[in-house]
Amino acid sequence: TAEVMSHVTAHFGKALEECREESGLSAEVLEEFQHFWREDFEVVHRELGCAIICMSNKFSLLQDDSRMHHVNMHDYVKSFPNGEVLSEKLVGLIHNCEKKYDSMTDDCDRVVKVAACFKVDAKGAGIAPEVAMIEAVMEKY
Ligand code: BOM
Repeated sequence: TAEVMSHVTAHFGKALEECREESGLSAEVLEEFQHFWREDFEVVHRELGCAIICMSNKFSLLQDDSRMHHVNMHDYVKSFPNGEVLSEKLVGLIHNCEKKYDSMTDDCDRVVKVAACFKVDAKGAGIAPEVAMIEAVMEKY
């Protein structure tokens, strides 16, 4: 659900500042991670892909090939309140997007395509959070 997704985004987003330097993602492109879900934010910058890889690695959510680690992602999402209602859906949506871009060899370029696909499909599935929902739970993490 969107409510659970707001918790996951709030927690995941806390890793952004640790990853800014190495990813090269400027505040002009993305100031706060929760803006990822804004209607007018375009998920297109290679540096965002690099940042998502770096952030995911802080929580061991990727395999060595920078594809999702299914078990760890499942466990990560389940660790949030009501997480078990979202985890399978989220893993399924991300994996479906990974399959579409599997031939891309640059990890940062590929992951930003996967993230853009995930944003579209999460909206379609009704699990995309409103930015206000994320802001309401930020202080918990
Ligand atoms: O193949 C690479 C897999 C990368 C998975 C991350 C895609 C989604 C990142 C953008 C949105 C994040 C919101 C919440 C955290 C989900 C882990």
